[in-house]
Amino acid sequence: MANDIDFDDGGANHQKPKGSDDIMTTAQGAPVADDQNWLTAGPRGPQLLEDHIAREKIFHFDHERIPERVVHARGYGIHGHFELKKAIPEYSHAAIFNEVGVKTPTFTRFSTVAGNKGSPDLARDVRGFATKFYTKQGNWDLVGNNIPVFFIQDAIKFPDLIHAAKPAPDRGFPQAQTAHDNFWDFISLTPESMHMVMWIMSDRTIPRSFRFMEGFGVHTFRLINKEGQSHFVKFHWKPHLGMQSVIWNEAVKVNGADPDFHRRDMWDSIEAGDFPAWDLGIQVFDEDFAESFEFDVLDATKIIPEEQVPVQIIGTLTLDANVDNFFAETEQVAFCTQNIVPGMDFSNDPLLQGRNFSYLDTQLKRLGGPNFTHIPINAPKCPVRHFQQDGHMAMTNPKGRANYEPNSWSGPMDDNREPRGPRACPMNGFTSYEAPVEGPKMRVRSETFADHYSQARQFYISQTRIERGHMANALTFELSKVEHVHIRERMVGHLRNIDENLAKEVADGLGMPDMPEKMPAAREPITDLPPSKPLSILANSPKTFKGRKLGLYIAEGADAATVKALMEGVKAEGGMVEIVAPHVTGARLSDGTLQAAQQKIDGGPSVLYDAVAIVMGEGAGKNYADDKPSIDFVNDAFAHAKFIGFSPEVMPLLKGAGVAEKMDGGFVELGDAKGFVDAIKDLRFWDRAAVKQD
Ligand code: HDE
Repeated sequence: MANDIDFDDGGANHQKPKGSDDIMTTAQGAPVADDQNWLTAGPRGPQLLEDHIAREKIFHFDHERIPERVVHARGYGIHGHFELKKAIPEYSHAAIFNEVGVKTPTFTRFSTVAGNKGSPDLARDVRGFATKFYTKQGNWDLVGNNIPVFFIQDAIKFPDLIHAAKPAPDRGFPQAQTAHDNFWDFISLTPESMHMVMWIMSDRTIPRSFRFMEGFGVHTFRLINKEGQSHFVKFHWKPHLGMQSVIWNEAVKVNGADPDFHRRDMWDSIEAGDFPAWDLGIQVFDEDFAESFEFDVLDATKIIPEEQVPVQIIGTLTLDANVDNFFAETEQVAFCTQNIVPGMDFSNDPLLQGRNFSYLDTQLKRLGGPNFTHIPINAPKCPVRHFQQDGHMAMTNPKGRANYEPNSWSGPMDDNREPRGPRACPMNGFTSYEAPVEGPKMRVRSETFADHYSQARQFYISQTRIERGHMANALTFELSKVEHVHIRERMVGHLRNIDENLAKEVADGLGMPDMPEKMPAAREPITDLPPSKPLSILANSPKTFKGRKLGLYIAEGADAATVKALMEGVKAEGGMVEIVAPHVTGARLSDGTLQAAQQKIDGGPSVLYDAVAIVMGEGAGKNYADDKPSIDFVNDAFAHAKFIGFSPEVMPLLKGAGVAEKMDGGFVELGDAKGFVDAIKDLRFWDRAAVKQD
């Protein structure tokens, strides 16, 4: 009878034998017999409110969401460890900086800043690089970015900056991009942002993956040694795989082809056991250097060039485990700049001090109460003892009677039966560096923060010609999306204070009839700062394919020996190969074997790969000569200056794509694959990229 039919009876859970450990339960632990059919009055009657199982399921679902982070909403977290290679007792007495070889557990979250949780990974944006070190002396959070400077000098401007960058409040767009009026209006009225503007318009904001980015603590912090002496410090992360970025046109297409490109890249490499690593570097300097340096070390819009204060490598961060649960770990992790340990301290950087307030405050709202330190991902891995108590979701509650201090339990007046609870420890506990402080209260910006253009220029002239071209293109693109002409003009007026050639190139790109006036400078820029090589990505290109991915497009009859040689050759270099084929099942090779594929051609466009190779049998080479996805595969690889390996049978396709007459040194005939595997260590064939000469 129809009435007796259970429409969704497939779950094996209904039938599980007693005692099985995968029996479904309610949140209260009671076994559930059926969670697919709501209790009703008769098979077609109304649902009964009585159904506590259904109501509990729906109730919990209704409350699954927590507020997303107000900035850095889209992120990706990975577990790892930090190993100290060089002790620095002369600078800091923190245990983490003194115990060589000890592995401190870590959790790192990479993020974009402006986009919401569901925005694409390859937005042009700063990347967050936040690491929580679970040290023996408590959690230390290094909450940094992949860019060493920031837009603003004082935290009080942060809400304005973020409002301007995020979607406009009336229309609710654009999402995850700065190419709009509000952003450039704010920026062009905020000259202190000009150095950062150079960085965000460079390739640093479209990284190839999180694994190929540097990281920076940005602010000047203090290290404190056993004698109580202070040194200033800036923190750096240097990726073992070197730096690499994509091209803007590629980024736009990656966002369509795989909006999760960065998180998938990280997940895949960790699952493959290819663990990314970064060296932790420090730039240490004293008050004398700070006094003599051209800029104020408390100004977060300035770097200290590595030529002036070299970066000393002291340890290595290795990321080696994906999360078990994205929400529990990546979403609930709470980083905070004020989480430091004995042996460190803050500086008076007005951006840092504002952050110290903001992070704790925002987490109270986001995580729903003050006990978010009890959530496993946030809980220290060392003993935690204090008299803080109660509140929402308190998990780790102290035992005993004493919950205040001073108390005399366990002391002379006590009969010794009550534990007295923890006591502060002046010997080993955190003490603030006794920096002298005086001065009238005032709302001013220090005169020493007034130079806004000199380091912007230094960054620009430190780039290779290709990179400078990318910057001019990026500025032109972004400002072309700005509707108000006066905003465009104001920006070009700023660029004139940085570099006249750059300003001209952008003005031409925008089709401006006349060059706008220079913007007045609060302080005349220093124009002869020397270029600094570490600021460029391409000048430091690592010459290796390690950690990179080859897209190998194969079709029927592809020469089996070539395919095998390519796969082995790339693997030997530490790279990965993803097979793309007309069908996801794969393609039959010349020796009759079926080579499985990971991607069907239109799901595996060449923008997903660092280099491509195409191997087909003669018939297939002709068949796919006018196939649109195959042509796009070739054309994009060509346009993005990628190396293209090919077997001779593929010539009809190269002709069909219109690149046969333009073949250059970036096209490599595969043969035994050795020449190709060697060539792709250069990562891109930049000679192909058309960039204006300066
Ligand atoms: Fe943040 N920032 N920030 N920020 N920031 C947040 O904290 C803030 C700044 C950075 O993966 C928020 O928990 C202010 C600089 C990262 O969970 C919030 C100012 C740098 C992350 C906040 C800054 C950063 C955040 C939002 C100006 C690089 C993501 C959610 C003074 C050194 C951490 C949260 C994660 C997140 C405030 C500027 C890095 C609102 C007020 C400079 C990597 O508290």
